[in-house]
Amino acid sequence: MAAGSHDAAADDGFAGHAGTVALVGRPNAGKSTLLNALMDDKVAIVSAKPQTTRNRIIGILTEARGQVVFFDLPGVHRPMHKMNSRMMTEVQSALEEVDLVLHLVDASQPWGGGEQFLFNLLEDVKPPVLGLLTKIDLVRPKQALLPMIEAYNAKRPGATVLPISAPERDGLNALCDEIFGLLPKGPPLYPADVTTTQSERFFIAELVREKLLHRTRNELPYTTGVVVDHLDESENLLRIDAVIYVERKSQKGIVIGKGGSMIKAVGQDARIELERLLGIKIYLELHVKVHPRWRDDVRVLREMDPGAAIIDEGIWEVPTEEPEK
Ligand SMILES: Nc1nc2c(ncn2[C@@H]2O[C@H](COP(=O)(O)OP(=O)(O)OP(=O)(O)O)[C@@H](O)[C@H]2O)c(=O)[nH]1
Ligand SMILES: [Mg+2]
Repeated sequence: MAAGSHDAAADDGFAGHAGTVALVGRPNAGKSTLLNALMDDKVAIVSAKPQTTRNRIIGILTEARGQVVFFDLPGVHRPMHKMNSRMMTEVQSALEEVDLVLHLVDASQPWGGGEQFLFNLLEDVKPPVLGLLTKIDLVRPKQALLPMIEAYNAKRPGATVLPISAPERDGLNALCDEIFGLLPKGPPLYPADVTTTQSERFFIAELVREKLLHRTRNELPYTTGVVVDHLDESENLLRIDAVIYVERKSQKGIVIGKGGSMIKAVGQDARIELERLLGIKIYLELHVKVHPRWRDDVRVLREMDPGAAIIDEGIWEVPTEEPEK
């Protein structure tokens, strides 16, 4: 420490900034895509269907100027199942514990009541909230962004709003500068070589689910869940047994496909990407199980995410009868 310095960082002995940042937004706002772009690595799965992310996904970015621990979160929606209630509990608890919130709003879509709900929710949070207009590559003409920034500021006066496009990396440097600037000074929270805290088992299950979402188009978005039953690593082969849960027999038929074609294609997609990401040869076996209420079955939900908090009640209460839209 420099003698006589009044700089807080020097007093603490840490020049860098470090802290936690929550990515919050409606389903499909582009949170997971942004996380992967910021990390320059695949940490979270992405799909064109809403409610893809179901758990808190952690991405840890370490640079010379400090460390950001990102929490990619489920999109904020009205929960109709225990699983969804649990997803929203994850959002709520993140909002209470992080140092900074990134509020992602899809600039390519009109803002509806769900967006307003989110603005209201963010009114009372303690950490600073940075507004992000996402998917600006889809906005034409570019001048259309100005009224959106104004509309955002009308709802949250004085807020900083940054327009970004994750696939085009547009605005990401400015965003990173802003994030590091807003985080407290302090030591890194994790060793520099750690990029995520999710287990290999969880990541494999997520990747299988991503491939399933991609292949099954609009048929099954909410009704499938994946659990990795067995992982067995020998010298140069990782053997994986995974179970795909569906709610009805007809859905099992869709997942298996004609003559087993769908499950074979999903397995192949997942195997190829896992081999690339994990750098090991993979033997992947997929099974399909029908469980009519798996989204309300605490045992299954625990298998899917053993580290998650217990299901909460409160503002995210699950209606007993109403079917999900
Ligand atoms: N053109 C364009 N598409 C994007 C952008 N960001 C995300 N997308 C697409 O939007 C869809 C949703 O992206 P996700 O990253 O899965 O969205 P999310 O907010 O994590 O969604 P949930 O996990 O369901 O809450 C995917 O099809 C992405 O490819 C963007 O900046 N530009
Ligand atoms: Mg997501």
